[in-house]
Amino acid sequence: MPSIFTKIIDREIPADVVFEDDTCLAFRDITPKAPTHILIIPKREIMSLDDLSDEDEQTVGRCVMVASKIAASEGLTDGYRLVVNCGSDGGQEVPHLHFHLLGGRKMTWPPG
Ligand code: DGP
Repeated sequence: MPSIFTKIIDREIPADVVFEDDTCLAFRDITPKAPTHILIIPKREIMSLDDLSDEDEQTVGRCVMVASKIAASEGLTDGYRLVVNCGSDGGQEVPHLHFHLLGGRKMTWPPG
């Protein structure tokens, strides 16, 4: 079943989109955990890291490249964090692969 992110890709629900190409969409998280919190998602419906196949390699690579470019365009010169939650132990709530780009504050380690 399509997740809420598919509805954002299809523009059925609104989002603050910061980047789009044929492969990826990036938009601001609705409940930001940092001054900059952007989600980068593949347009392809991949549920999680556990569902990747070899043919997804370029798609995932493109998402990471896009995250890096957005970090630069957002002015995150002091660093940032790129996070993928996977499955229930990983804290994944939306079943569509997404990369959290978090920045604009000092991150702590380890994550909770
Ligand atoms: P995760 O826990 O890794 O599955 O993160 C899902 C993130 O998605 C969470 O930080 C909140 C965000 N989110 C959920 N629904 C929406 C939505 O409708 N719009 C936007 N922009 N973000 C959403």
